[in-house]
Amino acid sequence: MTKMLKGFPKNFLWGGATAANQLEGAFDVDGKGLSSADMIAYVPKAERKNDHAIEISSERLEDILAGKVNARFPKREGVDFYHHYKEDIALFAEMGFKVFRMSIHWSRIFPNGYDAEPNEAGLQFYDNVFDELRKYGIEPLVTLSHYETPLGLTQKYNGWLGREVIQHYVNYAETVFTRYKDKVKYWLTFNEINVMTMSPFTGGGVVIDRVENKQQAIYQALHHQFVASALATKRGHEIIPGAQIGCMLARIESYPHTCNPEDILKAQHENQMNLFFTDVHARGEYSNYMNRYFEENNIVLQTEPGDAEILKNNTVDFISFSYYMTLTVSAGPEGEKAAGNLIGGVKNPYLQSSDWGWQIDPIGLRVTLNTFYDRYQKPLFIVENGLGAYDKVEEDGSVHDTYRIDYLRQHIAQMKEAIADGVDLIGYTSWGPIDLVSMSTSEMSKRYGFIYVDLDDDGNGTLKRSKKDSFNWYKNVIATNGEEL
Ligand code: BGP
Repeated sequence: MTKMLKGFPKNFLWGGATAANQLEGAFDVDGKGLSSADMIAYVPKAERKNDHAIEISSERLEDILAGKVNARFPKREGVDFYHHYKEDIALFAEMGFKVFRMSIHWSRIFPNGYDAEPNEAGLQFYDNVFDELRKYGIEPLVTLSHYETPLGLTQKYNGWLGREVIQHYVNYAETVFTRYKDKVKYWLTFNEINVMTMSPFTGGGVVIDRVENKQQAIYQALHHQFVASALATKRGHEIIPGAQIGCMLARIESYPHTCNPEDILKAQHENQMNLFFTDVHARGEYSNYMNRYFEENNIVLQTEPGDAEILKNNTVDFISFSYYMTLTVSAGPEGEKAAGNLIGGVKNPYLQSSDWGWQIDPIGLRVTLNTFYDRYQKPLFIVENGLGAYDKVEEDGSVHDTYRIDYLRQHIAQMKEAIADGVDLIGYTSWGPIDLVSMSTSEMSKRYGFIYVDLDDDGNGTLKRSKKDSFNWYKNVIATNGEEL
């Protein structure tokens, strides 16, 4: 007998997710300043030490600023959404998008981060984008900071390490909340806030070789982001009627390699270290298990009176996260060596991997959704998920991306299962509905889109947009509200 599952809610938010720094291009147009993302140069695969060499040393930063680095900066170029947004949004509308996730590039609004007045041309650009989305009834979901700390804040305060940055961020948030209060209801305060622990420059514009105790600096910068996020949530609720403000985590569920209690304990620890971030955002306080970690790593957070109340009184309305993979961990020696997943771990023999070694785990998404919902009982929003793959363009211009369709189909089927489990899932934005520059590799050839963009890793191409096979497939998924996959 076929199972009849409770389906997706009627008003489910289907769509796609992007980030300004990987999409827009026009990095120095109309008064925009530089941001941390603008400093990441392209390193061809053969010369790369690992696939996510996105940290920046003091020396390299100085060299880039002095123009001594002879390299391309693909995130500065993006896929030129800045000049193609009307055409791109029309294609999203054709797919039936209910929601479009994007970020505001902070340095378009405050070029240095600490400027006294916002840049009107930057504000106008996002007005135009939101109006275009509204024209088609597409709800914007806006990330305030998607790895886009203004470089001025790095130069002045070493990024989020400086407590002053809280006020600059809140000022920026207030500026855009006030300006777009009639156009944007859904907001995210920080993209993948936990990435700070892996990549402080990406996550918070922090040049980590300038500090002695790295772990101390990372959690201090994070404390500032937590306080800033809570203050922005507070101001957003005050300024925008009916605002829905969420946090965003790169969720990586850890599985134990075996049923050895040592492995179970290790997996539990890894899960706590990952869920710590949503614990602070959703429960409004630091969880007890972090005390031991702080003690063992000589971490003493500098806080101010009132911080605890700010966190406690301004928790998020919903929890959002990216989901690309799970991690398998072992307490034994094999747990030490990386097996090709993004952040190491033991290879899970039950799973296949993408061309970049990310292990594909649709059932893990159901597990993830249940873990979150059991823990917080808050609405959940999957704001990134997808398959980075090499696409082949046929002679007639078509792209038969059945692998992408298979990936998404399997993940969406598990979302449906989770909804039947009782999880309150409100939306799904797959990553990169239009091809854009990869975050971890700065490649164009790692593609996620339903829409192909003619641009290669060296920056050659016409930027012409065309539909892949997955375009019509996703259009039908949305039209049938997830009934036909
Ligand atoms: C997430 C980021 C995105 C993004 C995506 C895919 O971590 O929030 O910005 O790009 O991962 O990663 P990549 O582009 O490295 O394949």
